[in-house]
Parts: sequence; C-alpha cells; structure tokens
Amino acid sequence: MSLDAKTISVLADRVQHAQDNVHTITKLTDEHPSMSIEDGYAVQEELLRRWTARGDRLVGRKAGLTSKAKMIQMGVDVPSFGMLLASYARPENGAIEMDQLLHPKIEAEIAFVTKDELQGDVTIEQVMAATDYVIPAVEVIDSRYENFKFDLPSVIADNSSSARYVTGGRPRNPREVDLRTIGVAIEKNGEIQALGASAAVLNHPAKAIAMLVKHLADRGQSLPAGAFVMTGGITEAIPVSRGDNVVARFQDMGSVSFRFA
Ligand code: 0L1
Ligand code: MG
Repeated sequence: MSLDAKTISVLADRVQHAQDNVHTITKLTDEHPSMSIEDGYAVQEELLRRWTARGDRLVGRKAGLTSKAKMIQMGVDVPSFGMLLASYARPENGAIEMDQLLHPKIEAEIAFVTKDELQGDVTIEQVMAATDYVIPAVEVIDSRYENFKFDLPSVIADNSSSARYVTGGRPRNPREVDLRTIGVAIEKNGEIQALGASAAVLNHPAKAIAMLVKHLADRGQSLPAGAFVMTGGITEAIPVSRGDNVVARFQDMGSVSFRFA
C-alpha cells in the first residue's frame, strides 16, 4: 500500500458520496498518482465497513475484466474483483430505476453459487466440486468516473463499477453443462447487440472463481459456502438508456430479462 489510512478513508468518502448521490468524480489517481491496486482494495474494504454499518449485506463477489473483449474495451490487462451487496439485486422481469444510475452498461455473465468454502490455491475442478449451481446473470455496471474512464486502482476503489444485478433462467448443475461453450446473445429492444461463448472468460468461467479465491487468500480471507459469484462479462459491455428492454439469452440455461425505467 502506498496511501495511509486517513487518505483511504477520505477516498472512500469521495466514492461513497458519488455512489449515494449519483454523480461522477475524476479518477482518484489524478490526485494520488502513487495509488496502487492494493490501495484500491483498501478503499473497497472501507466501503464494505460503511455499507454493513448501515444495514446492507455482502452476498457475494464479482470478478470483472475477465474476458479479452472487456480488457480491450477498458484498456487493462488483469481482472479486478468487487463486492456484491444485497441492495444491488433486482428481480427478473422487473424495472431498474434509471434515475439512480449515471451511464449504465450491461454484461451477460455466468454466476456460481457455492456449497462449500473455498480457500487458498484452488483448481477449476475444486471450484466445480464446491459449486451448488450455476445461473445466468446480468450485471449492470455504472462507473462513478467521468466518461467511464479510469485505471485499475481507481476502478477497484469504485467496487469495480458494480451497481445492480439480475439473475434468471434455469439454475444448472455445473456438471450437466459444458461451461466453456455456453453461447450468449444480448438483445436490446429486440435487436442483437453482442454474441459470445463462455470460454471468453479466462477459457473457463470457473477460472475466475479460482483467481478470486487466490485474491481473497492473499488477504487472509476465503470464499464462504453459499456465496454468489459473478464471473465477468462474456462480451463487451453494452450501454443502455431509459426505456430499453434487455434480454440476455444463455444456451441451455434460459434467459434473463428486465427493463430500464
Ligand atoms: O464487471 C466488469 O467486468 C467491470 C469491471 C470494471 C470495469 C468496467 O467498469 O468496465
Ligand atoms: Mg461484470
């Protein structure tokens, strides 16, 4: 870490204010060029303390920037992790309130729900064995940075742009589907916006979980049983506007739909 605890707290204030009051900020590294990825995660941890103090609940984690399409779109070359809160969840076929968002984009992702704790260096096989089910999900990301422009320390401090998520379709036993070849189509107002296959996520979405578990282990933490984990957008993220109807279709897993109101 390069920043002291006081500065981490000031940066958490800034990000929290932007998240709560739906306004943009300039990237944190403009003022603190020495800010590291570790500092970004320290801001995330400070935000979690604040969210839980006001009654929110950590339900799981997200891996972001796990596909080449996403890395190229955002100009980075390593994944980032974030926290998923109970307050981010929205029901399938419902409406997501646009006035609480700045410039949202959607990502079609395969989500895992664990049945056993995962800790340390784990293999894809160990992730699969510890998985209760996999389920189609759409993440709504909404960077608090101007024009969605940031670097890794800044985006990590903003909880990896996480804002909302919707699950749907059919939960599947991970052994009954080939998790590398799930085809995905994202439609907006009936028109295809992006197509992809799940191997785009690190060759196998379970790899994103293994990387997350290693990330947690490096900080003395584990991924508990019952965690909900989103493994990252399979395609590039798609910008959305008020009134848009969204459907993400997942081969053999059903679809997730909702609208922006
Ligand atoms: O979930 C993601 O892949 C996004 C991670 C943060 C970067 C972004 O806002 O695109
Ligand atoms: Mg995502």
